[in-house]
Amino acid sequence: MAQTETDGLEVLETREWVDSLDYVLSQGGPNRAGRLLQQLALHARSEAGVNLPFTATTPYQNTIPTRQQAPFPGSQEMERRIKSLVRWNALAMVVRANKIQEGIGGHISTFASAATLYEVAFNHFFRAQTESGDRDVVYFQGHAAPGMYSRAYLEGRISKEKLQNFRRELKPGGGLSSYPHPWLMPEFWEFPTVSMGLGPIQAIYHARFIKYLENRGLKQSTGGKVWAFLGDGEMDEPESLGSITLASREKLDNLIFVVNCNLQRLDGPVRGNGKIIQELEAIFRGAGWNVIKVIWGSDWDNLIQNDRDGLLVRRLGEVSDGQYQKYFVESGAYFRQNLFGTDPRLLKMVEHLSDDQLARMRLGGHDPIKVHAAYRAAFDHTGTPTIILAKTIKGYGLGEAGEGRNITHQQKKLNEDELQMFRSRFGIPIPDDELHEAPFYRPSDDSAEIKYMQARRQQLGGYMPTRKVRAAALKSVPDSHFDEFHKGTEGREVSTTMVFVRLLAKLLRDPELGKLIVPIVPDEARTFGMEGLFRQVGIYSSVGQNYEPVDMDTLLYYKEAKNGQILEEGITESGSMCSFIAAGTAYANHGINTIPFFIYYSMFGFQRIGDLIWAAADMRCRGFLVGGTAGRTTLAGEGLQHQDGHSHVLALPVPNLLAYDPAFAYEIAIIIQDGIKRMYVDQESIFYYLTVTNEPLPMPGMPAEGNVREGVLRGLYRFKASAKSDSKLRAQLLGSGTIMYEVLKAQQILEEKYGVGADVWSVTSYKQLYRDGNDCERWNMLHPAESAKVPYVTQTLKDVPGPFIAASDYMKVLPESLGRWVPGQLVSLGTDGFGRSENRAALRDFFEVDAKHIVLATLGALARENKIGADVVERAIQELGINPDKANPATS
Ligand SMILES: Cc1ncc(C[n+]2csc(CCOP(=O)(O)OP(=O)(O)O)c2C)c(N)n1
Ligand SMILES: [Mg+2]
Repeated sequence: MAQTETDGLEVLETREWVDSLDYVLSQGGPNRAGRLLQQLALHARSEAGVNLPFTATTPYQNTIPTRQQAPFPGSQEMERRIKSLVRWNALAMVVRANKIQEGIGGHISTFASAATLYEVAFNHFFRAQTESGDRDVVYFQGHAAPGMYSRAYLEGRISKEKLQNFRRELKPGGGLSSYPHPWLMPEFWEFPTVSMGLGPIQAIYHARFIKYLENRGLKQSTGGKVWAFLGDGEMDEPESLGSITLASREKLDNLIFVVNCNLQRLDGPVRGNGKIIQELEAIFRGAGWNVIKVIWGSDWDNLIQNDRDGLLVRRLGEVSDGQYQKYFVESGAYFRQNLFGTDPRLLKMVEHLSDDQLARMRLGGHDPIKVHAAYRAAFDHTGTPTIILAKTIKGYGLGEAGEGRNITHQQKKLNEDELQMFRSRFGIPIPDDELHEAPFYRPSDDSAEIKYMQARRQQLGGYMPTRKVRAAALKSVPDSHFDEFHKGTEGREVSTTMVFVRLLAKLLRDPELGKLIVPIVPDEARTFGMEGLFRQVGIYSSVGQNYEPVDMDTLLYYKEAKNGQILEEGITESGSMCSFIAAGTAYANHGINTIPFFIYYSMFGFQRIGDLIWAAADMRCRGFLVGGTAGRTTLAGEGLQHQDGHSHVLALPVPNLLAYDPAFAYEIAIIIQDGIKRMYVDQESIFYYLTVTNEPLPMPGMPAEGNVREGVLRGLYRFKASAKSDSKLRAQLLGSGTIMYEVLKAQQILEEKYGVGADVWSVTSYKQLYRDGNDCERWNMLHPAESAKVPYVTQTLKDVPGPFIAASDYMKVLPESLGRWVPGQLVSLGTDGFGRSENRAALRDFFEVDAKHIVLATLGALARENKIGADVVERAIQELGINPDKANPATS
């Protein structure tokens, strides 16, 4: 049979089947049609071995057919005018900022492509407050910030001056931060999203945390949604995709991702040779999400409806994203020729359209009707999270100045012609002679546009974004839970991790505080001896426990429960950190003072998820990060990739983070008690990092003398004065964490063998001391004529005889950072270098932080001060059994 004849027959046959299906659809509805198709597929497979090719994607067309679109509820014309105003001012603020200050930057094209996606949501979906008290939570795409500012300006929430000072935050009167930063704009932004990938993963865990609050009875279930607006390029970040199965597993139907598929990232196309929408569809469908593609605008409805044989949709599916991008910048003639020209039947389909009409065919993401229908469907969908993949053009409306061009992401300057074009296209009433300044434009309060947008927001409960602290402060933190730790263990050996876990268990039992505690572990609870909590408070599971746990007959069985309190996240520090952030910001986001304790392998904290910790800081997140199995030489055996001797250095940069390396039980109790007070009673925007270790040691009682509490919190206090304070030779030993016990041993050796009377000081926080020292020094620099402030470390040590020898399980740079404020010679011992698999004694010898090296360092310092001879030191090296020719651990 000739080729065309077969083709003809096939076409006929196909049409008959399609007609039959249409009949079933009209009679039995989509569900019946779905079942029939499934039966047909099964039949084909079982009877004839027909293997349908696996496909995770659907054809390249809108998921919601035109006839199933929800009707658009507003005034399209009015909303188009408002959107144009938002577009103009968003563009003007970037253009003006760069006119006034060359190189100040900003982004026009991201929002330009997303304006419809946002405006439809602002006018019809984002609920700032519902009658039941719930609200929607929105993660705005960071680079789209100008659009949000522009809208807030039209709403009358941001002044023209502020808009003028976009990216000029230090101008008198203040400006607007480049991107969403709650630290800098605490009444506006809620989520810093501009470090790409952090938004999507946080949105997932936030949506999950809301369900957790609901299931635990801390929050009423009232249907608030979490929306995350994302870039298609952003989806390449591992964080964007890494936790999507959690969302489907947990049936997070309160979560909606909106991906602005403008097909471009910064340098060029996201998938020049592929199709990002199809790729993401496959990934998210495979992960069990509800995927809604919004590809074609209403202009395409007729063409697609008349495409009975699927020719057009197949052709649309063949074209690569790179080629689509080319269509955006080319003429209608090129579009006709290149896309439709491959088949005369396709050309026929569009023969009634002029080139101009063809070029103007709108994409789905720019069509409010399509976008609204997708949001409505996502909003009403139950059982799984939804992702909306909306196709748009980057730099939409910029024309020659950037629409669809590879340079568009960086475009921030428009010449007069380009401004004129944009102004006319969107109908902004600014005369030509004023255009060169790119002036802002806001119609009066009683204009139809402003009234309309205000009414919409009023209807939806208020303005967004708005950040506010919704929780009242806690009244107090009861002393009773902490007292036992001040006493010490009378020789019984316990690790600081055990101390922490015991304290946590006590706090969990508190009638008020207990329910607010959120313990978070990334699959390490047993490592930290926390399994007792499994039974005590249960592990959170949205479905309870539908199996008989293998250890059911043991006391501490693996208990999962719907109202379980522990977030057992599995092996994901990023996910756990997102839960920490959700819990630590609930005081603002949900008006609930949840207090997160995230305990993890200290090595896998700052260096693995430092960017999330930075975001937490920006968000004014509260809570306790607890670095377990801490210390380069305290974690025995595990070696180079586990032994952490630098997380306290990595904690230095985070401005509102307090970092402590406690040695004793009472120090931990003091720090945590004060931390809860400062964060939840005084409502300070700070959070904590605490290292705890797994070396069992006898915990001493809190010294009765001196202001120990203040010292613990400020970072330094005298723990044990020398019994030989009248010795001729004196020194001061500074210890932290478990290395404190080596320091105490050194104190004894120095006294007994070398006649050196050394006091022992506990340094709980080098970071606190460093901060304070800098603060004083800075003040002194700025106030030269006033009496100088004295750093706490100097005040505390000023009357004691040096030298000062500091030892910790962390890098030497920590004590050295205090060098200029320590009143005397400072020698720093620490654990610079790669760890090793070994026992503690060998590790401490290797890193030169054991008692004998502390003794040696002390004697060396005394010799440098000519208080003893070099020969004494040399002899000591032999007596102590130190190999002077060993390799330097810092670089070996
Ligand atoms: C983690 C991270 N890496 C790099 C950047 C720099 N950056 C800012 S925008 C951008 C391109 C964004 O593309 P896309 O996600 O597609 O967003 P669009 O602007 O196209 O909507 C890049 C690389 C960033 N902000 N964060
Ligand atoms: Mg993009």
